[in-house]
Amino acid sequence: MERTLVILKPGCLQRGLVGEVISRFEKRGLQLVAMKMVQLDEEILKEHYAHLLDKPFFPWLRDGMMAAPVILCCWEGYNAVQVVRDMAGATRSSKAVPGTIRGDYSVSSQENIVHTSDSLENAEIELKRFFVESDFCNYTSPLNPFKYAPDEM
Ligand code: DAT
Ligand code: MG
Repeated sequence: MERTLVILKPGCLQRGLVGEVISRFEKRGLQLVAMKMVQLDEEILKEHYAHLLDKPFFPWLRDGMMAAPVILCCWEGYNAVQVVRDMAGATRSSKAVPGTIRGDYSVSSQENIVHTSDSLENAEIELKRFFVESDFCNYTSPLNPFKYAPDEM
């Protein structure tokens, strides 16, 4: 089963939306396999947002991501990377469709509540960036037969 990284950004924590956002992933049927609260630093953010280092907004993005702690989560499920990405909605929250996390809780391009991995390859890289192997809890939900067809488990 696929695993993907979600970061509940500082604004999500400060605005008291952590429970709401986690609840959405739970209700969708995804399984939480790792979670921790950390204060990010400049070094890891330069690595995580390497594709944006030369953008004029990078200093604001970096400072915003260090403005309060974040909550790192690993969610597991069938097609989890795409499912979670679609639940987050468009990067520019003002264009995000209502019903998505960004579309329901934000209007900003920068302060957009969650980070989600954008591909299976990047999910693996990002999960290794923020977690060590012992952070992952391997357990099987007894509800899996009620959530999945045999070839989806
Ligand atoms: P996503 O988070 O949807 O994967 P991304 O990887 O292109 O989007 O950008 C990472 C983060 O950078 C994004 O969540 C918020 C910030 N960002 C992106 N484009 C921005 C912009 N035009 N202005 C301000 N912040 C931006
Ligand atoms: Mg991205």
